[in-house]
Amino acid sequence: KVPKTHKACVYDKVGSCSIAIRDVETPEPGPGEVLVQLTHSGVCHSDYGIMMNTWAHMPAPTAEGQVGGHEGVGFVAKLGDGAERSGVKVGDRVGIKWVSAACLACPPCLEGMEGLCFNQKISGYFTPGTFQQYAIGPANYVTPVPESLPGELAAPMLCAGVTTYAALKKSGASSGQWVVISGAGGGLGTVAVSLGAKAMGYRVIGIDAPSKKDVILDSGAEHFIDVTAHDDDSIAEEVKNLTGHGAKAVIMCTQSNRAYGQALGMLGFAGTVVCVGMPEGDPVPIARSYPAAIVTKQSSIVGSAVGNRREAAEVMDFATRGLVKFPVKTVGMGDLQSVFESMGKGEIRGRVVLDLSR
Ligand code: 8ID
Ligand code: ZN
Repeated sequence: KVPKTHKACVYDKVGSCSIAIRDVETPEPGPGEVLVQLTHSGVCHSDYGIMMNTWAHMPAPTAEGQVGGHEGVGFVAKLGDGAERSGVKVGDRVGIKWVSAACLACPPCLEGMEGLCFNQKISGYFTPGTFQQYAIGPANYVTPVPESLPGELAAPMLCAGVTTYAALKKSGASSGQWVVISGAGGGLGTVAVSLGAKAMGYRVIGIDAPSKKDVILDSGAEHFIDVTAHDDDSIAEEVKNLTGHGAKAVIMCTQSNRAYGQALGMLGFAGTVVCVGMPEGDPVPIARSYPAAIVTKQSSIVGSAVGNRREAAEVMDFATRGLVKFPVKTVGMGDLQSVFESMGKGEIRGRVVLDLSR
């Protein structure tokens, strides 16, 4: 009963905030692939970056007519040749992530870093994404999604969840230590606050604009810092006042260049800044600090790009056990353009998820 065509949200003018709803042909799964009937897709700021072409490092703007989206959850509707060898059956609940396909054979894949796969396909950037009712994924790389987790909570785990979980693990913080989430009120931010505080046992400080204060505290942060009430030095002082001698880690969940400039100063001794947000526009140095400050505090700066299959499974498990609580707003496909307009103004609180049946 797979239809010949289905509804998709497409970028009809790459470089500007414009979405068209079109009927597109439903594809046939190729060898080793599955066709997934999607029920929900989260909307990530990375989709906005691709649509607006705001990432200076991107090799090429995406194509006109591209279907975006990379937090897709649904049910397997059809198997391509040989797909059953991966153990996937029609009707299984699965998800599609940012890395929608990884080769599992290149050097980073062999080290369990599929986010860095040399041959990766990116959902919603040249590969048709999840802002549509049907999409293709490899049978051996779709993410199993537990039946008991509602779709609007499962979808954000496929990017915001796996990404912030992997980033928190890279921070080297132990439970009971202070972790700052910069950009704490957005999609990645609220998920990171909740995972950090509830699932991983950190003491969390969230930084963002004052309109996000309640969602940050509701997601599990002990303290909120209003970024608009501070300059670059006083915000670091505020973190030191709250923590005693600085944070063990700062997780950058924002695209703000200014926030990146403030992060190192918030660290205590032997702390780590984990870079996750993708700055928009011209790249700027992330250190206002001198090398000597990095030396004498033994600070680390690390990057974190999405996560691997194991981390995806682990974060799904946390969510299924009720340990990831963040604000979710569900809207219809016709609302995507206005969601992106709000996102461009920094107004999103938590994650917005498309209900793909409407
Ligand atoms: O694998 C990765 N590394 C990865 C995966 C997914 C997303 C990276 N990202 C990147 C996105 O491309 C984006 O750059 O993470 C960033 C955050 O994505 P998001 O959470 O989906 O974006 P959002 O919901 O719009 O939230 C951004 C938050 O930043 C705040 C905003 O108020 C908003 O709550 N913010 C801004 I704008 N300026 C700030 C500042 N100076 C700030 N927060 C603190 N200080
Ligand atoms: Zn994303």
